[in-house]
Parts: sequence; structure tokens; C-alpha cells
Amino acid sequence: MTHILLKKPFKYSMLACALLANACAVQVSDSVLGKADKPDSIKIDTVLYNQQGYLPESSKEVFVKATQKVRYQLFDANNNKVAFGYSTSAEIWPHAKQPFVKIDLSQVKKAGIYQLEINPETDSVSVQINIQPNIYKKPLELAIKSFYLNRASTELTEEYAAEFARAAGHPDDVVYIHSSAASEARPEGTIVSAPKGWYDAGDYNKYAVNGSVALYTMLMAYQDFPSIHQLELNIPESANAQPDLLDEIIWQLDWLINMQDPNDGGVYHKLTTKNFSGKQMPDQANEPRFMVAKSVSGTLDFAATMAFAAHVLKQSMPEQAKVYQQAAINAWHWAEQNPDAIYHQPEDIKTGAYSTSQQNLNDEWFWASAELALLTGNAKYWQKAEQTQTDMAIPSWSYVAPFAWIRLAKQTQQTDWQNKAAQKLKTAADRLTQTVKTSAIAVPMGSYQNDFVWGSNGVASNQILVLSSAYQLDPKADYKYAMQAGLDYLLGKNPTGYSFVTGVGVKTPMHIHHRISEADDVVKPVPGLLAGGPHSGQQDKCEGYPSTEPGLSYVDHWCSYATNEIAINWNAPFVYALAAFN
Ligand code: 9MR
Repeated sequence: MTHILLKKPFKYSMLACALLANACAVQVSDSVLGKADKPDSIKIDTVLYNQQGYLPESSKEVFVKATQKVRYQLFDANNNKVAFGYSTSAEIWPHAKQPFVKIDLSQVKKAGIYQLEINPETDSVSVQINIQPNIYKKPLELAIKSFYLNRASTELTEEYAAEFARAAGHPDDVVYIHSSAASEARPEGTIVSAPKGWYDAGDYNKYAVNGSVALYTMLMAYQDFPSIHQLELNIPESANAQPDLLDEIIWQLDWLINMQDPNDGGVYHKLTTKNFSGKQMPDQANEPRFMVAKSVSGTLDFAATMAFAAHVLKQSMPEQAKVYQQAAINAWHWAEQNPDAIYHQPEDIKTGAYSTSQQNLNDEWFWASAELALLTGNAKYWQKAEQTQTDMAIPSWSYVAPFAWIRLAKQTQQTDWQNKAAQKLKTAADRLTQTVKTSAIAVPMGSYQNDFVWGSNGVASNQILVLSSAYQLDPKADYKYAMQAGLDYLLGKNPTGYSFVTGVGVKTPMHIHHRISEADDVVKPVPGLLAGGPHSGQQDKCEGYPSTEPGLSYVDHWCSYATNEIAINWNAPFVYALAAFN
């Protein structure tokens, strides 16, 4: 099924062109507004819209890259014109330095499949607008299922993985203690075991910092949206009595718990090969695996996540919850005794660093202390939380304090903390909403200084997580509007023309930096994966970036690990965001 349709017969050549290239220029021969000197050339991919679709009640703001007003009409499936008019005048979005005009279709609330025609009297361009009540269910299922498809240490059979079936890789039952991690109880070369878990990203390594952050985010989704417990994901555990989402979460928990040294409570920073592997399938990539250096950041992120897991699973898995609680306590104590153990990448290890400097560890301390304080009520954790609290912002692997604030805002045991945290959460959500309202393409991106970083789509997803969390406390229409604006951005309302999620939308990434997607013999990538997203770093020095502007600097190429990799810490908040709409 195509979402692109050009209505008039003389445009059939354009239809073929649109289907093939997705980006055919259509010359506007005359301006609908009169005598324009230089009419805009409207292309399919200069229409910025949610390529998946909209909920009936949601706002539906479509943007067109154009320097002047455009005319539009919207047809329903029976060819009735249900809306028409002119766009707004052009405004520049500073992150792309391009002009955009707005077409607001929010008043159309009836479910259906519509065609939006732009500049109908001249050479028009038309896109399909879907409005359905359950429009985000499939993307949510795909986004969660992508974690299954990225599992380590297991074979994926056709029954559950269809064309993405593959042999087992990385059993991780033989992992060598690296010299940087050697201790008296576990000298260098000691063999330990930590199977399961999700591959971090396009690479096959497993990192305590990022693995914890992603797991925590999935636990938040599980906790905050009980309706998604019903989702059937067709995974090997589907037949058991537990929600499939919980089974997926447990796959990661089973790995993470073994990143801790039971002798002292310290957590290894990562389980990794020495170098990134080539473009191989998991079973072909069998270089030795190492446990590298225990770190304060890895240990505290582990502590926060295990404490939260204990809290979330107390009722359904009481015995395991006790294990997680003790693991969290032991980790926190190790960090207390080893406060200077910041992560330094050893010389012979070249994989992801996820390192945090000594002066930036307060957010990790705050997060772990707040979680343990809420779980145990122990005053020493509250005290540490008090001492180490840092500002609210958008959560990321490198800035975890927002997780603590969100969690504190949602609890009711400690009213002082609750009030303060709720206020901070609200301020952040107001800031995001304000950005949407003043943005030339109505998106929250650009609210904070470093939104366009490596993994900017993770930022965009976490912005929705923040807005949704604020909405859960204070269900303001404004927050819902801003959430929709954020989701629209990810699913196509951005100047790159891409819906950034594999298999969701019309123009979607085909060449993500994901070894499995690149090395399997399947043309399409593993579905449900969120590409890292645009930013001007271009660290991969890839050719083909269309621009250096932060909001445009994205290229759908394997070589672009800086903008087109996928990662569990970006997909997890994307799951949260979609869950919030379901
Ligand atoms: O998400 C990480 C980003 O913030 C860093 O700038 C970048 C470079 O250090 O690394 C990113 O994380 C990568 C990790 O180190 C290894 N696995 C793939 C991750 C996503 O690119």
C-alpha cells in the first residue's frame, strides 16, 4: 500500500517517480496567491507530516517547505472534500535554516484515510493522511519486538522472528576478567558468565550504563501503562502467564544482575570484545569477551535500576524483587567505598566508552540514592539524595537526574520531595510546550541547548517521556499537544523527510548502522528500530550528508554511525512514548 497518490491522470508519471524515488520535484508553475516571481518547488519529501498517522482527537499539523503560502484541499476516501484553505505564511526553523508553512487539519476528527493535496490548481503534490484510533499500536508492538530481535545469547527461530531468524550468538558463558577489572577474588583471566541481555546498539557489546538506562525506561513503561501488558508479541515466552513485555524486560534483568561482582557489589562497566566486530551476524562474531573495569557510573546506574526493578516487581515476583533490592544495596555500598573509580577506557579496549567524569557524577548518585531511599526508607539514602541533587532536564545515559525527579514526582511517600519534583517536572514540560508553540514546525526539539546531539532522536523520545510524565500528574491539553508534536517529529514531521523508525511510515531508514540488519540477507532492516537522528557532529565522516545544519544533518547510510545507528537507550523511550499514546 502506498501513502502517496497524485490524483490527476497527467500525473501518473509523477506517481511512478514518487514511488521509486520518494522525492520527485514538482514544479509549481504559478503561485496560487497570485504573481509569485519564483514559485516554490514542492516535493513529496518537503511535506512534513506524521507518516504513520494521527489519533482522531489529536492535533494534526502538517508543514510544507515553502517560502510562500500554499493552498490545500483534503479528500476523504469517497473523494469528498472535507477541508481546504491556505497555509500560514512561511517561518524559518532555525535548526534547518529553512522556511515552512503550516496546514492545520486538527478539525478533521473522523477516522479514515485521506489525501492531502497541496497547490491543487498547479502541479500538485499529494500525501496520504491516516486517522485511526489505534494507529500507534503496530508501531508500539514493532518497537518492543525489536528488543527481542536484538537479544544476545539465543537463537531466533522463524516462528518468532520470521525472516529475521538467525543462529545464536554471544553465549557469554565464558567472559574473561580483563586486567582493568582484576581483583583478589577474581584475578585477570578468571572466567565468569553473564549471558542474555540486549545488544547495545549496532554493535554486539553490553554496557552497564546504557543497559541499565534502557532497562529502567522499559520498566517505567511497564509500570506507568498497565494496558500494554496485554500486548502479544509472539516471543518464545508468550505462552507463559506473564505479560510479554515483562518477559522481554526479564531477559535484560537476567543479564544485568550478572554484571555485578558478588564478592564486593561492584559492577563491571561493560562486557565487550576488544574491538568492534565487522559486519557479521552474531554467530560469526566470536572474538573473546571481557569484563572491563568496575566503575562508579555503571555501579550507580545498576543500583538505581535494580532498586526500581525491586519496586516494580515486588508484587508479581517477590523472591526476585528481594534479590534485586539486595543487589542495589550492595552496588551503592561499593560506590560509596570506591567514589573515585571513574571509567577510563583501557588501551587495548576500543568499544563504546559511556564514560562520565568525576565532577559529573552527582546525577548518578542522586538517581541511585533516590531510588534506594524510596525503596528502603533509609535516611542515609535520603541524605545523599539531598546532597547530590542536580537539575531537571531531559534524561539521557549521561544525565540521569531527570529519572530521579520523575520518579520522585510520581511517588506519594515523601511529600516535600514530591512537591519539589512535581514542580520541576512541570517547569520542564512547560518549557517543551512553549518551544512547540513558537517553533516554525511545531516541535519540542530545540528546547534545551544540546538537543541535537548523537542520538538526537533519543532526546526527542525522552522529551515525550517527560511530557507524558507531567501529563500523568496534571492532564493539561497543552502537554498532550506537545507530546503529539514530538511524536509527529519522529514519524516524519521533520525536514529530513524521514520517518525515523524502520518499517513505520513511507520514507524510512533502509541502511541503519545495525550489524544484524546489514549482515543478514534480508533487504529490509529489522523493523521497529529508531535511527539515532540528525546532529551536526558528522563524526563518522560519511559522504552524503545533505547539510551541516543540526536538524538536517542525517544520512541513511550504513557508514553513518553518528546519525543512523540504533541503540536500546533510544528505542526504550520511544517505546515509552508510543505506550503513552496507546
Ligand atoms: O550514545 C552515545 C553517544 O552519546 C556518544 O556521543 C557516542 C560516542 O561516544 O557513543 C554513543 O553510544 C554508542 C556506544 O558507545 C557504543 N554502542 C553504540 C552506541 C550508539 O552509537
